[in-house]
Amino acid sequence: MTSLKKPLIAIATAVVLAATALVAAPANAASAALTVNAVAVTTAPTTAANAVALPVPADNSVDATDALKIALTSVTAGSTVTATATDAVLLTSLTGATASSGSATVSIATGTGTTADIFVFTKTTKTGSVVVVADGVTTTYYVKGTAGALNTIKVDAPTAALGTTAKVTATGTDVFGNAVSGSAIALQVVSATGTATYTANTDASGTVVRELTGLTVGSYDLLATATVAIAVTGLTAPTGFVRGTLKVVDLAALVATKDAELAIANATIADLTAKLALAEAKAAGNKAKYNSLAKKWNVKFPKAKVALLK
Ligand SMILES: [Ca+2]
Repeated sequence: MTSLKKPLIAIATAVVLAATALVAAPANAASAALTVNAVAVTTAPTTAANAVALPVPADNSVDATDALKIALTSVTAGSTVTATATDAVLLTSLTGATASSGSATVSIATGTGTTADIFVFTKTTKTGSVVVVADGVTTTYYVKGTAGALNTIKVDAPTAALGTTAKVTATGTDVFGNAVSGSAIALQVVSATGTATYTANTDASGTVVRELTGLTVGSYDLLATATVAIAVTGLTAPTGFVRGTLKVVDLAALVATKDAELAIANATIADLTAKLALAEAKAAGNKAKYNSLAKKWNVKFPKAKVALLK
């Protein structure tokens, strides 16, 4: 009996150990440390509302201050960590990273190690997300870009009808096209008799809207100027001066002109119609005369008959 008992106890112990190993697996699940420039992110950015604010890399260099570092530890050796970004960009290293570096997906094989580092940056003020899958556990992190300095301005004005309010809109964006708020844009409206200058700060949507009333019919030059960022190699050159045109038209006068043109066209059509009717009548008369003569000819010269006109 004793000789049989020992192997049985050994088997039972092995079974328990195996079961323990299986149960213990989740305890080894990867954990993530989130930092920006080595400073821990205190509120877990696992909801859009708690997105980590990151400056856009307007200097064309993605540095530690521009990126969220997701440092995964206790990842199973020999496994692969994947991450997929929407409205954000992923890197596995910041060395030499520029605004055009990175990709929307990364795949990191841990090899014999148990760690994986993912860096997230963004060029947009939209809320972006990064879905990280490690050891079969999916976690989504959110980031949100903060617009860079004013880089580009533009000015637009739809044609205005005389007597209505003309709306001139100047827009300011950063080097990545994000709206820049709180930046001064000066707007000059140049008419034949003078120049009016207005200055205002862009609102949250990056625009300055100037409503103009009492304008007379004509074309107005619009000049928008602003202090913009210094040019950065590799990024869109700054534009701090743009021109536009505002047209004010007298719709009633335009309609009257078009009405007069239409009346002339209608008179021409009536005249041509009358001339056509006359020509048709003339042709009909000529045909009748011809057929009458042809009939007489055919009676007189039956051997040299001619065909009648139909
Ligand atoms: Ca930077």
